[in-house]
Amino acid sequence: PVSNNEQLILVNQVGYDYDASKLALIRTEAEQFSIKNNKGKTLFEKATGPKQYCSLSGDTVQTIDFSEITKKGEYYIVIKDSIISHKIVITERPYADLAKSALKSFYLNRSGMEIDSIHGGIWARPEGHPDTTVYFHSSAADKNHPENSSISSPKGWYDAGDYNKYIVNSSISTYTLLFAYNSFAAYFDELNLNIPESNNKIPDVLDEALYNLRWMMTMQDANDGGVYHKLTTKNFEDFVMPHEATNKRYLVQKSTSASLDFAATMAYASRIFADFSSNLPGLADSCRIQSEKAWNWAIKNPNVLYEQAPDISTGTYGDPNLSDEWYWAASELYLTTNDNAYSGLISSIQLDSNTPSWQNVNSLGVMSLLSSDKKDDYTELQVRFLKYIDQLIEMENTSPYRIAISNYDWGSNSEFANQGMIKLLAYQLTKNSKYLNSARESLDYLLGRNATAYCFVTGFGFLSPMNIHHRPSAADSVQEPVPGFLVGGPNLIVPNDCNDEITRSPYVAKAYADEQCSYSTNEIAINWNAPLVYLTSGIDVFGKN
Ligand code: 9MR
Repeated sequence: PVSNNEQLILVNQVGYDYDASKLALIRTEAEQFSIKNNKGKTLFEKATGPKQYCSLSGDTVQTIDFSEITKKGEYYIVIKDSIISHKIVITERPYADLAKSALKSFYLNRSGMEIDSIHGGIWARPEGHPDTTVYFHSSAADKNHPENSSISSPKGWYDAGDYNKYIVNSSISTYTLLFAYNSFAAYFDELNLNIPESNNKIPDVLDEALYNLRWMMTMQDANDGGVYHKLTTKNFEDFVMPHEATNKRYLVQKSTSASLDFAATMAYASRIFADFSSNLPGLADSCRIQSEKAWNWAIKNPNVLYEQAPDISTGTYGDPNLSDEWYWAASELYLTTNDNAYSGLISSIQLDSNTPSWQNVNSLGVMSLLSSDKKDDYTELQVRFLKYIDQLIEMENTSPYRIAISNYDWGSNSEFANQGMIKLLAYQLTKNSKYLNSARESLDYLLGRNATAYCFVTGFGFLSPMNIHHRPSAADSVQEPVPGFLVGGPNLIVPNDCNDEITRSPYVAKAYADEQCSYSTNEIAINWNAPLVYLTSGIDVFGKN
């Protein structure tokens, strides 16, 4: 549904906020562009920006600024009279549906429950993976839990397009949703997601996070506080529906990274759920106690890295460098307990500011500290945090595609989503609109203003992923993929993930394939969607003001 000519003009395919700045990019050379309304009337002509060559994509691009259009409606960008963009929507709250759908995708990726048609619509499916009998793998066995004994470890979200549940990645994802609630509580108090818990007294975003948190709580060894790294089959399941994927599931070894990420997330959850104690009695205390136990295990076992056993081949989330995990856990425990032992540790760990990811979690601690009632003790930290974001913005302003990325990694799209999230936090801390505008540009990239011309969220945009590497989307009989998911996006880490059948562009910014086999570019994952929820909800909040 999108012509080659239309792909020469890259726009935010979901739309633009009527009262915000509006930028598009063209990759056909032109001195001028004009804007037409949907009655064919030319509204104005204007000069394009300077031509810039982008070596990551091989494109020569120019910026088009049509911010002067503030009237809601449908418009077209026209170049050289013959090249016409796809329809552009300018409206109020253009991302409200997207924000909701991005969050709803977590419900649609729940394990251990039926997705009924009242809440799941055409994506309804039977229950899969009850996980009431999960076996101790030899790497997890000890005197209390002999190999092949079992426990119950139900609920939680599937990590991604696979059916396993990994503590490291669950932690950052759950934290990010809780942080979204903390940042935009009034917004989420009003949001009805149409999930089974919608009529209880807890905001839906917290109900959703709690569904995963309850699973996480089962992943701790009550005897010593250590946290098992993941709950997994030995190998990835075939592309079948959840209830048909019935291979045995295992708990594998405990790790320091899982224990620290767990400690951080539980400590944060304890603060968030403290406000809901009349509806969730005891939860905040349980979270804090479990957090402290995990921390104490990590203190005694400071460097137990995850090492994949030879008979297991699923995701590793392995990380040799744990200083950022210590930083994050210490930050959350400090804010939860006020114990100065933790704050001492925070100041002893010096780490550069960075964009959060599952391997780099120190910024999550920074985010919590800077949005806490102790922020006045961390002014220096705020200066460094803002300086980092200023550098991102400077890079965007000189980059042809207006992006700040030096390295397209697996899940490159999550880099943009997480950058958008920290920019929105910078906006909340300073009220400087440059941060909000730049966050909008991160979203513009994800929604179509990028070298692939795709809007990277399923169910949205006029060129949108259809063949995601997601087992339910592949195995159900519905043509459309499960909606609201952010795909991983371009990178060249595994250029032959579809064997030789599909060749990806050698230009890294275009190395994306909307193919089910392309697990390295077209999978979806909870840690990529969570910052998308933050970014879209936040922009929806600030657009309303
Ligand atoms: O997001 C992960 C990425 O950073 C790694 O490079 C990649 C390979 O180890 O794994 C990604 O995570 C996958 C996980 O291991 C298993 N579930 C699907 C995840 C997304 O592809």
